[in-house]
Amino acid sequence: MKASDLFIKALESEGVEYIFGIPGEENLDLLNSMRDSSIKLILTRHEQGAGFMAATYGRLTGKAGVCLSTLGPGATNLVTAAAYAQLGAMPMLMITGQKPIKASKQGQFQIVDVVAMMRPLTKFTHQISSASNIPARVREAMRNAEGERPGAAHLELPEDIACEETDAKVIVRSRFDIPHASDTSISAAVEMIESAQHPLILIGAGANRKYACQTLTAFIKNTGIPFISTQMGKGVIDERNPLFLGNAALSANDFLHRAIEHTDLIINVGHDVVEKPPFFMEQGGFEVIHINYVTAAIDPVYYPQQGVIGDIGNSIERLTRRITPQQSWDFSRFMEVKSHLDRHLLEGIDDDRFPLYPQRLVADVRKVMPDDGIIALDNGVYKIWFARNYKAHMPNTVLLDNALATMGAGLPSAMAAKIVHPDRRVMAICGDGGFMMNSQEMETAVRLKLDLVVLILRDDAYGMIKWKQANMGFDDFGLDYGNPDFVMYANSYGANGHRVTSAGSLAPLLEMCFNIPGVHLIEVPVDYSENDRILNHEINENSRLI
Ligand SMILES: Cc1ncc(C[n+]2csc(CCOP(=O)(O)OP(=O)(O)O)c2C)c(N)n1
Ligand SMILES: [Mg+2]
Repeated sequence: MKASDLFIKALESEGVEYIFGIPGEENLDLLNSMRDSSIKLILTRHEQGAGFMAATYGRLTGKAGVCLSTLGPGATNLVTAAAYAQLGAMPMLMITGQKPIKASKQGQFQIVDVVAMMRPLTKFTHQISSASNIPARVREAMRNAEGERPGAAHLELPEDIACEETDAKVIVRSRFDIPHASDTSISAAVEMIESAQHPLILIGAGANRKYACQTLTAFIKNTGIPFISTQMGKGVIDERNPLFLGNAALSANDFLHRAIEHTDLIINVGHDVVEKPPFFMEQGGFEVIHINYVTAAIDPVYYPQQGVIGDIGNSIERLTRRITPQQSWDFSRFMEVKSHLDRHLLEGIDDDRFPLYPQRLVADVRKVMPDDGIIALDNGVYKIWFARNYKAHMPNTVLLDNALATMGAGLPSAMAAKIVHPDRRVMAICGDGGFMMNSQEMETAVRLKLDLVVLILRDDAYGMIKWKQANMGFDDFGLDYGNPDFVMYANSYGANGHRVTSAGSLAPLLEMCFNIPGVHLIEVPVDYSENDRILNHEINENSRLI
C-alpha cells in the first residue's frame, strides 16, 4: 500500500471524520489518498482557522480534531492554534508536509525545523522517516492528544515518505478505562469535607470535558454544598441552580471573592492552573481538595493539600455516596453573597440606551439561545461580561478561551461547533478586532452552508486593552481604528449582513436570523464607556460592603 493511503486508513481507524486545512504541494499524495476516504476535507482560508476548528472539534467530542498544512509557512501559521489546543486541553492532531528528507534538490527553500518548532506547543511531535512506522506514530500521536490532560500533537509527513510503498498494517485503538481514584484518597476527602465548616465547590474546565454533569448535579443536590464555576467550567451544572453563587470571571474583588474568603475548604473539580486563577491560596488559609484526572500542577497560588486522582465522574459518585451532610456546615454567608451578586447581575438587563450596553446585550443573547444553544466567544472585554452575566444551562454551551485567550478563534470555533451539532443554534460572538483576525473564514462558513449567526460588537477599538489602560490610570491612547462596513462585507461573501440600530431591535433580529438558513452577520454598536466604572470600581467597592 502507498504510505499516504496507509496514513489515511490509520486516521479512519481512529474514527477521524474531518481534516481541516490547506494542502500544499508537499501534501498532495495525502490529499489524493483522501479522495475515496470517509474523511471529509474542510478547506479553510488560513491555517489558523483550520487549527482553531480542529481544536474546537476536539474540545466538543473528546476525539482529536485533525488539521493539515504544508511545510514552512503553512506550519508556522498553525502555531497559535497549537498553543490554543495545548493550553486549553483540546485534543488536536496537526499534520504538516515537508520536502523530501532522503534527497532534497531545493536547498533550504521553505524549510524550517517544524518538529522542533512544535516541541514546546505539543505533547508529541515527530517526523515520520519511514512508511512502516506510520501506524504506530499515528496511534501514539492520537494517544497523546486525547489522553488526560488532552492537548496538541504533531506529525510531519515528508513528501518522499508519503509516496513510499509499505506492507505495514494499521494498529487499532487500545480499549481501556480511565483508572479510578483510590479508596484512601476518597476517604481522606470525605473526612476533610465532613469536618469543614464552610465547604465550597469550584467547577473548572476539566469537568466540562468528560460530561461529569449528572454526577456533579447529584453531588450538589445531595450534599447541599454551594458552588462557583471558572470561565471554562461554565455549564457543567446548570447555573440556574439555587446553589450556584457565580462565575469567577474576575480574578479578585468580585462579590464571589467574599465567599472564597469565607470558605475553609474548596472542593476543586476539574480545575487547571492554565485558567486565570479564580482564587489565590495562601499559607494558613483555606485548604483545597483537587479532584481531577491528573495530579495538580503546582503554582505559587495553587498547592492543594489533597488529591483525588482518577475519573472525575466516578470520584464524585463515590463521594456522593459516602458524604453525610453535616449539621455544623454553615452556608449562610455564601447565600448572602449570592443574593447581592444576583441583584447586581440584574442591573441593566433592560437598559434602552444605544449603542448597546454589555448587560443588555448579554441578557438579549440569553433570551434567544435555547438551553442547548452554543455561544463561541472570541477574546475581548465582552468575555468578562458573558462569563459573569450569561447563565449557562448545559455543558459546553459557552465556548470561551480562558487559557491562551487568543483573539481570532471565535468564528472558527463557532463553525466547528455547528459542524459537530448541526441541529443546535450556534452563535459566534466577536469584537471588531478579534473578528477581523480570521474574518476570511466567512467564505468557508458560506461554502459549507452553515446556519450560523456571527455577532460583531463594534466599538472601533481594542476595547479590552482600553479598559486595562484606564484601570492602570493611563489616558486613552493608541487603541482606536476604523472598520469595514460590516454589512457590505458580509454581503460580499454571500452571507447576510445586518446592523442593529436600537437596543430593542437586537433580540428580534437574532430570532429572525436563527429562523432563516445561512450565515448571518450582525453588527452591534456597543458602548463600553462604563466598563471601567463598573468592572474596575463599582463591583470592587460594592462587594467590600457586604
Ligand atoms: C492574538 C492576540 N493578540 C492580542 C491580544 C491582546 N488582546 C486581548 S483583548 C484585545 C482587544 C480585543 O479587541 P476586540 O476584539 O475589538 O474586542 P473588544 O474588547 O473591543 O470588545 C487584545 C488586543 C490577544 N489576546 N490575542
Ligand atoms: Mg473592539
